Amino acid sequence: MSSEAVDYDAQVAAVREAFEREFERFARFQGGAGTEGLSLGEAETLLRELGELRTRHTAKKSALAQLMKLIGRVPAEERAAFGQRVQALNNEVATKLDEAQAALDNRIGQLKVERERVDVTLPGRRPRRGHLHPITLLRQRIEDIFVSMGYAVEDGPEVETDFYNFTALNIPELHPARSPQDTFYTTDGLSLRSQTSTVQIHAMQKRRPPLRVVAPGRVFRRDTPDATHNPMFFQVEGLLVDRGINMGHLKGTLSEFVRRLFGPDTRTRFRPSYFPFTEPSMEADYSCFKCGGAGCRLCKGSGWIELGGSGMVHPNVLKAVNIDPEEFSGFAFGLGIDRMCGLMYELDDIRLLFENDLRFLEQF
Ligand code: FA5
Repeated sequence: MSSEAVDYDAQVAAVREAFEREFERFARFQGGAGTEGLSLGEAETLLRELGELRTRHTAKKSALAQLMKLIGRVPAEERAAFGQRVQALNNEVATKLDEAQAALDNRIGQLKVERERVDVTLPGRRPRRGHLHPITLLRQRIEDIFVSMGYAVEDGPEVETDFYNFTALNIPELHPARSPQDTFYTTDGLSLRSQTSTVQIHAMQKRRPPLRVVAPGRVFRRDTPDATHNPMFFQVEGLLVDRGINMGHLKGTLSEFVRRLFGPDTRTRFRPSYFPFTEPSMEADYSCFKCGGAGCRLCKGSGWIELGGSGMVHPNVLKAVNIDPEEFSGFAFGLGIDRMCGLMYELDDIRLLFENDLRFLEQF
């Protein structure tokens, strides 16, 4: 093919024209101007499209790259001039692309800085402060009362062996007293404690008499949830062991406790009951704090509200921890904090206490 047959200039012009046609929409960004009105999203889209345009027009298989390759094959007398023109076009394309890209990069950077700008002179936002849960509030009031009467606050494990939850409390295996306190068992002989009475045993093993402790904590039972039952709830246990302790001490202690919690006019009454770990056993009631004993909706018209179980520590329990029942005697009681809390705040349903509904919890 002779050199006259090929119009090299026309080839360069065609490649330039094709590039410029596509580049036209970016031309306004050359020299850094033209990006003022662009949003961050628009600028980012344009930048991506510009990148695609660059690939189309400068990558290995582009028309421009073909021209570069052609330089070596052009007749010697035309090579220099053709080479210069192709090189010039190559430079021109690169410069235009670089300038538009710089302008867009610049705009994107600016918008990002603006978006992330922090006005340090703005007034701060106050973090929302929480407060204690109503059960915790009541538990602390109960602890305070007993601490002021010389009791220590004792803690005990929530996962227990059969010995602490039942056997040491005078509830042998297969004894029917296990069923109202049925709990959740693991496969390796452990269970979740179904009453805080377990801490009586730990406390006596640890402290030895004379001792006075209260043990508030979480307990678990296989109870179906309803307005007065939860499978997980809180109790507070009380235990006093010393020489010469009798039922008068127990009655006096619980009477003083309800007077301090509900007011000086609160009265108590004791009904015979049964617990395997106390003998004799009693249910303690107190006069309704709402109606003073006249009868109302809260106390279901009776004038009395149940406080919890109590009694004199059974000699078998003392023997289980090697305390001589001939020398020492004691009393114990166990109160349900959730039900007490429900009554004090006149809740229709104690399940509300564990729903974690802020509209409810913020009222305390
Ligand atoms: C006991 O658990 C005995 N350990 C109490 C005791 C201690 C007696 C020391 C003698 C000496 P009882 O099973 O009755 O007793 O439970 C005590 C209190 O726990 C009840 O009065 C009630 O307020 C609360 N309670 C029981 N079951 C539930 C439940 N499912 N949900 C919420 N509260 C409960």
